[in-house]
Amino acid sequence: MASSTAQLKALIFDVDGTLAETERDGHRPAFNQAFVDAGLDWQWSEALYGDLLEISGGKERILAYIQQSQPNFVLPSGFSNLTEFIKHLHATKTTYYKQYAAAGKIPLRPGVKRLLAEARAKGVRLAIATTTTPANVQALLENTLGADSLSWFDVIAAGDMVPKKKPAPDIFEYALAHLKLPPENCLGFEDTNNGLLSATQTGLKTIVTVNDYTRQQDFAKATLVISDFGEPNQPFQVIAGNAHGARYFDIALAEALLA
Ligand code: XBP
Repeated sequence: MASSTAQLKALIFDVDGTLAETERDGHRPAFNQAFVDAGLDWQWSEALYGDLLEISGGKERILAYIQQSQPNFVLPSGFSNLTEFIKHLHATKTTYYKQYAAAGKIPLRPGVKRLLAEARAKGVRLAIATTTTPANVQALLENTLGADSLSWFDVIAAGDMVPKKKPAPDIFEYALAHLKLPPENCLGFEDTNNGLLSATQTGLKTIVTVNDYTRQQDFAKATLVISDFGEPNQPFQVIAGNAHGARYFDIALAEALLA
């Protein structure tokens, strides 16, 4: 009897923590360098940054930090309001992030390049749904996958393109709308509980690859939780869910998970 399994047509990737360890290698150092440039004595330690990651979006994260931890903050001269100052500070941070990417300081996580290549070879479409600034995505992709790699993705949904950031579903809804595909034909990839909530609210089955910032989070809604995508000579660890005997994440496993 023929089974009515959904066909895999697209993979929708988060960026930060999923494609690369950007929070560790890029964002946190870039925030701290921007604070130095602005003459601020703020320094976000790894532990503090882990807490701040609960807030999606760099500008939103700076605002929350000021409200929670800098009660005596005085707006520097030359700025008419806090929003304007945060925008300026965040633009400096983005400049540093791009520099780190260009210097090769933000490598891709295991298996990412292989999985993207296999998807393209097999006609499975690619998309991105991320909270980060579009310029960061561009810098990361161009410097790790080559100048033409932006064109591999049918849609790069990023940053302020939607009003509400993760855990709201808006950014994954935006990506699905541009793919013109129902969630049943796609898989989402995330590394955080906030991202998982965002993706699964759209109906997407979602795979989580954990990292040091996120491995203790609640991933009960995930279809599969693994250490990373793995490589043939560097298998992933299965943390939760059924990996169908696979040792690394490939399109055959993606199809098995969607079925
Ligand atoms: C990542 C974010 C971003 C980055 C910083 O979330 O929340 O804010 O930490 O980037 P996700 P910006 O993994 O869900 O994409 O400073 O450009 O916002």
